[in-house]
Amino acid sequence: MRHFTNVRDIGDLQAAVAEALEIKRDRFAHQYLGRNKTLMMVFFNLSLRTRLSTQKAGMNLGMNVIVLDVNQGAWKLETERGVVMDGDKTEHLLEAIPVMGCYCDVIGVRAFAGLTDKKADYNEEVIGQFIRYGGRPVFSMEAATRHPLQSFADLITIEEYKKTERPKVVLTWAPHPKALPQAVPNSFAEWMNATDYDFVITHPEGYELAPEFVGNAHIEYDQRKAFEGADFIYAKNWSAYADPNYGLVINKDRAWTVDTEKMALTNNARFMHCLPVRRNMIVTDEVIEAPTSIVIPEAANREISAQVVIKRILEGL
Ligand code: AN0
Ligand code: CP
Repeated sequence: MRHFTNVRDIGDLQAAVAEALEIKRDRFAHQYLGRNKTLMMVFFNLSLRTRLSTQKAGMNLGMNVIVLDVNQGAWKLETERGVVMDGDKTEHLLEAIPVMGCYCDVIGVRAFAGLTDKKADYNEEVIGQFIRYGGRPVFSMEAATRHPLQSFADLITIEEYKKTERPKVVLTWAPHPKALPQAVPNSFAEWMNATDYDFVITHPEGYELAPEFVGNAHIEYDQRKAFEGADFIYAKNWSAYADPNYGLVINKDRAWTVDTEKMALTNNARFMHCLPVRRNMIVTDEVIEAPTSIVIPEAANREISAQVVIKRILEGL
């Protein structure tokens, strides 16, 4: 594998899950692959899970790991070409990226959507520049429109917990006070559409995701109806995609919070969320603390999904 930014880069999903479960049984079996190799993780945004799990995955593979928080300790970076740099930005991404590439063998990048310029976000301009100018394999640690390491961990988790061959998986929008990107739901939909699960998306009117991510998913505007018979409830907030409201919070309706009464409509569904989660906005304390909540094993699988991806990149070096 050269770069990892979306579901297509991983190829056959059954093979990828099988490889993940094998790594889970012995995560130190491939230490020789990363010997004298350096992973650089570049963060334009905050993180807890991605930072820790990806560093751990690199260390499991025997790599040295450098973490750069661009907004803390590095020069302020200009990302747009053609700008007269007479403001507060000291360095351009076009120099910074190839310089970073000089000091490592693999680059992981986290660069969220700005949510003001839909075209720039959906063109994946920041991670795209890392791929073009880094001279190294690049993997996404959540880019503007996708979070594939999360979706891969979600898939592994569903495969571990499913009780039927073709579970009903429901992605539900839930309220949040601040505008969040569409990357997690886009990516989750992209990965679920690549399986043969019964996949349903439910959200209030106005929160439609980009058609290329929705694909053949069934859209149900009635959240309660969507929950009926579900095996997995995957909650997430996102801001509006559709114009003229791109990137805006158009509704914070707490009638959409996932609670025990709605969970009772499901087939004793497992509750999932990528975390961080705002309790009693997205989900009630009762639901996230219930034995059916699998948010912690889901987060634990982030180490495994990252390890499969970095392992495959190292194998291709
Ligand atoms: C981010 C998002 O919604 O994309 C990261 C989730 C993994 N969430 C927040 O910023 C709260
Ligand atoms: N789920 C996830 O990516 O979490 P962080 O934002 O904490 O990395």
